[in-house]
Amino acid sequence: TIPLESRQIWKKFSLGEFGDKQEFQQEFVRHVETSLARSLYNCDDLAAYQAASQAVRDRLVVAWNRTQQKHTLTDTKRVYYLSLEFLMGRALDNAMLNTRTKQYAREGVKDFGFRLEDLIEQEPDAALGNGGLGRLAACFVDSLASENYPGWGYGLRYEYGIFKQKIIDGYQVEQPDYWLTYGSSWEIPRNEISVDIMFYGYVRHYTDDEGVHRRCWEGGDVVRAVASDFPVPGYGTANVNNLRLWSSKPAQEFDFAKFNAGDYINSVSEQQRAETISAVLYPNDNFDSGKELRLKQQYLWVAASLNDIVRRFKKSKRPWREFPEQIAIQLNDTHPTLAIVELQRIFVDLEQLPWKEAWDLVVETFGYTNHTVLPEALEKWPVPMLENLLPRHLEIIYDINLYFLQEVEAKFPNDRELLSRVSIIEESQPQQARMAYLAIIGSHKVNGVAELHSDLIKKTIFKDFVAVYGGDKFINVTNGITPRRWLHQANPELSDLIASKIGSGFVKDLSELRHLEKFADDEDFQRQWMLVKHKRKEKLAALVKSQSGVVLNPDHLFDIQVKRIHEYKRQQLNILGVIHRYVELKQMSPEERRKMTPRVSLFGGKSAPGYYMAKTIIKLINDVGKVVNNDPDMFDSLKVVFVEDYNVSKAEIIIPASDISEHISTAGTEASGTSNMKFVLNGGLIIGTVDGANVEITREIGEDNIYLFGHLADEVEDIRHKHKYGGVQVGKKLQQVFDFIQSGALGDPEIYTSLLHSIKYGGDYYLVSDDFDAYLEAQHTINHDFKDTKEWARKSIVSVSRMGFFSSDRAIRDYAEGIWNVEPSPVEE
Ligand code: NBG
Repeated sequence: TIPLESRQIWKKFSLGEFGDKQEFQQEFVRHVETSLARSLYNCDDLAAYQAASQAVRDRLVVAWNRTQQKHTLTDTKRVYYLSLEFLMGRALDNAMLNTRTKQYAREGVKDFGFRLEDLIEQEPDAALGNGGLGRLAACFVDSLASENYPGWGYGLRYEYGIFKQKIIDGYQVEQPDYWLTYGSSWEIPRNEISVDIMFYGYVRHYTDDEGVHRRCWEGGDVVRAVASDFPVPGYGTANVNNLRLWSSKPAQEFDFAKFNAGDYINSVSEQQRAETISAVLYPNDNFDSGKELRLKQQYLWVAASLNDIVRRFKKSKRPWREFPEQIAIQLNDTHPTLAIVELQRIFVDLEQLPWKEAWDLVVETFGYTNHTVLPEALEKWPVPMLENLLPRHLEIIYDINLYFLQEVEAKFPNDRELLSRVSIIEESQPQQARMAYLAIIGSHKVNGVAELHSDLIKKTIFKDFVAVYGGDKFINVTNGITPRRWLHQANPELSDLIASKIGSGFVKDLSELRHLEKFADDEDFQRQWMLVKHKRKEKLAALVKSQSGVVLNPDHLFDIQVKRIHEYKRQQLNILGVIHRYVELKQMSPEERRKMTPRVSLFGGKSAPGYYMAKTIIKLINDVGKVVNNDPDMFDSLKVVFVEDYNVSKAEIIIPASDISEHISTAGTEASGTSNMKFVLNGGLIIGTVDGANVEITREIGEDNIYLFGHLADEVEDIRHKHKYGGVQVGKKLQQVFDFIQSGALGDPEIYTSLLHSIKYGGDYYLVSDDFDAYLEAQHTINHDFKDTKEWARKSIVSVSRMGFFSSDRAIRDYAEGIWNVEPSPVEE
């Protein structure tokens, strides 16, 4: 309907891709001069970063619009990925690589005296997540876009991401991470897109014109959710998807009662409090804290997202029954489970659909991904809290539960035990709503994140539900990682070396790495391969030196464990092993010591602020570092480093530098792990337990290429039982380590008492004592193998060549085919 002439003029001035360096420079200068109101004479690295990123962002916005228009026009099925965490990291490098403009930008800024690498470093991480779960969501939005799926992420726009970690006197100290000091170049504020969200209030019963009894939730406090969009560019495609994050703002409605009573200041400050809802990310990984503010975050985000989704659907004028044909919603863990209840409320209370009809649509729409079996991580909300905050939702939960229990009763008559086991409502004091059960009941598919984990949930926490629904509802989708960020961007040296042999197709189709295997025995290639590794170890050494002053030798074996600090991840096993090695080395003559493989043990990761035991582990690592690094006997044998404030950007430096990385959780506790995939993809080998995705990594790369040790998942329960009733046997080697710590050699041993006691007298829940000797044995083999550089290089190359399966592109295709039933919808370039 728009006249051709208008369209032609528009097209003439519409922004295209950068065709060369000059086009980039033109935009760069324009942004410095106008957006930033600066000039060449006061353009520092930060301003240059901002101008560069805004120049790139402008292109993304145009492509973003085109993508959204196309999807609206063709009215294809869309996927919505609901995640309370998106651990995106930095955006500029990724955006330049995905749009293939990095070369122009590099040359472009060089003419003005800037190094592109320095500008990239100016960007603060968007650290809106805790660990693997949040980073998985970030990899998934990259793959959704790269695979041309019409897929949006929905989350919260926290003003404070995961805290910054300082290490002071060996202890973790948390500092707030206000990442928006200079705004974000990547954010498109959508102030016009807002949804009013209610909390508290009451349920009113009424009879409608047709005489039907209805309920309506009203009279509560209103908070406004306002949208911000972050474009997500695909790699090698014109598709740019959307990540929509909500902020809470005061609603327009003003408390006139207070205002008229003369309490102006208080009525404003009460409104202000609305903003606290989305202010800060809860800093717990794999732990449920059950706080009301967290429940408010969840509901605000879920209600705003569903309002948005339903509004978009209504525009298509389709009948409600087509809702699940047009929309798939994936629940990233149970955090967004209220979406199930909210959609049912929209259908029944607002759109007045019959319950059963509405419920079938709801179940067909949702899929639920479980990310943990740890009991302390499974979300439960106290019923009184729900009743107060979301009274209508609680009623709907009761009804969902009632109909479900009737179904169970019909299938298994007279099994009251079963009914109470599967009920959404746990009969505790106070009663609690078990969110995982609600998520299962309200979804058509439930998936775990690695084969072992998906099997385990069927046998343990969700066993009864397998009996009720049959096995088909429960499937596996093994996690993946995006090869763009975790190989191409983080390790351009390796990416280029690989491309020199097999071309660069693997960045898009990671399975092409298989063509690399034929070069595994090529000695020249092996040398080049190890040279890249050496370079990356130098780069990490430089980071460590600048941060802590500790000097690392890149010829030494780099043994790395970076991840959240958690007892189940067993950093304590690692550091106790390090102490054992130190004691052993101390007892040797200098000649003997020289024959041992020299090692660097590097740790990094955050502890939840309230997790005392994890904080003790951090202190122990730092205290060991202090002693070992200052011991002249160790100069050429051992270094122990704790890298402060581990985050996505540091991961990009650390991961390419490992010879060995540690993935040593107690078997059956780590659902998948994803850094294990990143390390192997970058040519590092793994020491690991038979847990999570380690199992599938082993299957793909071969057991000769991984150092597995320790008890198996199906032995763990028995061993715990034995610990409980027969006590814990601390072996000779571990006892030596305990004695050393207790001698005071690391400082006041009191500090570590609780940690050592939890093993020796506290039931050793994580099986440190049981796996200690096997762990040392595996490390011993590694020390031996590392000496044979050629063989090591061969293993490394073979492993990388077999990692194609672990691309998040594959994972996303699995979701698309097995759960969402959506098709790619590419936009023409
Ligand atoms: C984490 C698991 C990891 C897994 C990621 C992503 C939670 C609740 N779970 O093993 O601990 O890799 O999820 O699936 O954070």
